[in-house]
Amino acid sequence: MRRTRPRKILAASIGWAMSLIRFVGRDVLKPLSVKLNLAYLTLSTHRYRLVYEGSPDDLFIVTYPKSGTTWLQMILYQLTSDGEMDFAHIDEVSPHLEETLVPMGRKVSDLPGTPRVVKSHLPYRDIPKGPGRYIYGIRNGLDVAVSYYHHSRKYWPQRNQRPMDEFFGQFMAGRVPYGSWFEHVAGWLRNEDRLNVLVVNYEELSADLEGGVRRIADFCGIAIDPAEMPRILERCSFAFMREHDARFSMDRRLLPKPAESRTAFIRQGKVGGWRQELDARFEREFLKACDRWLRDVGDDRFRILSGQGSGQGGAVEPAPGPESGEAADDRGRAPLGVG
Ligand code: PPS
Repeated sequence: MRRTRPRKILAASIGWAMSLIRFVGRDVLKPLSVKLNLAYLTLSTHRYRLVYEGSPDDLFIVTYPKSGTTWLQMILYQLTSDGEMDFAHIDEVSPHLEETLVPMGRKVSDLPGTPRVVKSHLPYRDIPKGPGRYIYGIRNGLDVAVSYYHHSRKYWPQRNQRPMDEFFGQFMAGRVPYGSWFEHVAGWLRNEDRLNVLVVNYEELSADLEGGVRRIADFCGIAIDPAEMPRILERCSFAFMREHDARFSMDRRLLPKPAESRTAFIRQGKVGGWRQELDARFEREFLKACDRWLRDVGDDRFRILSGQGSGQGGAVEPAPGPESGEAADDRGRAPLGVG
């Protein structure tokens, strides 16, 4: 009792502030409506976290954008269904918390299925916390940055001409939606023992998809029928997902349409692909920041995140086979606009 009352009072105060913002935004200060809308959504997310009553059946897939979120969504979909792809978009089967549930006021407990699967890019601080399972996906930050760059060119029309070095500077400074990659990853990895968390890395899935799928299934308490494994692996492959790109990309969901329609959402799927686009200057700056932010996350994870792990250097291994105009502000305060 002593713990819930302050939470309720805080949630009610946030609700009151949200009503005020909505009133001011709609009726008084129309020119500021984009900024107020972002403030409204940020507050809604905080409120959602406060009123969330979790269940052990809830399963969150959480990542910093471009770290393999969609891949994890597909793995969970294949593990929890007949895998027949009977959805127009993958977010129908694992909705994006801050783009659908929060703005529509829907609860995780309203979703069908066991487990109920929700996708989110929220930092540890903001994720609704409960007794459910949390899969946190990580990927080498330089590959994340390059993937994010192509995403931004495709989905943020007003900025799509930004050259790579400008985008990279903003990524390093955390001035992209969802803020600093370094803070996001460090925040989750430092707090993983506080929730029921499984950390999965993109590089591991690339090297051994079957092993990764088994680890995820074990964590979720899902028994895999051996006869189903070939189907799961085939449908979670880069080639299959690329072939069904429209069910994963944001193209159909956005207005206006993406500025760059030739880039597929399931784009390249490579480990170490950053080497084709970033030179030693970028790598030096990135490694310096890794040293500052990620030294305490464990050696193996540090190697993966910094791109110094085995299989990540040298030649690029090919795999077998971005957010609306006002997506989020550049300081990453509002969790919007990233798939
Ligand atoms: S988002 O917008 O944040 O949800 O993007 P996200 O899904 O996290 O990341 C997209 C990148 O994941 C790659 N991807 C895959 N790689 C290998 N195999 C499979 N099956 C696969 N599915 C998605 C996708 O190609 C993006 O990476 P890049 O480097 O841009 O190709």
